[in-house]
Amino acid sequence: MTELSEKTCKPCEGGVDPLSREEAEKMRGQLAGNWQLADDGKSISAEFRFKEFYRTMAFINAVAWVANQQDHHPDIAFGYNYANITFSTHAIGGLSENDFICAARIDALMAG
Ligand code: HBI
Repeated sequence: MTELSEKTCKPCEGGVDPLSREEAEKMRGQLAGNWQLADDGKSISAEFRFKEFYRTMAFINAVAWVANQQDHHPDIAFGYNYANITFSTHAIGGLSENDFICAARIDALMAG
């Protein structure tokens, strides 16, 4: 099986069903443990913690780079020493493989 982090997001403009909870839970199992599936099954989120503000911002800039490269964009909330990243595929009102690919690419950044 190809690693999620090696896959590339495909353009999504709707017209396909979001992943079922079962499919989403299976894919979540391929991500680092801090990613959580929302109760409504429509998004995944993770909190990342850092020692200082500049490290938090460096991480957010790297996430923005991934989002731009993949043309798939998270919601980000951050403060001095944390960033909360949420992925959902707006075009279909739920989760697609794109969300998991970007999450896996962020995991790879953290591992690198
Ligand atoms: N990002 N999170 C998210 N959800 C989308 O549906 C989305 C996106 N970025 C770009 C985008 N859709 C589309 O404009 C392209 O996939 C074509």
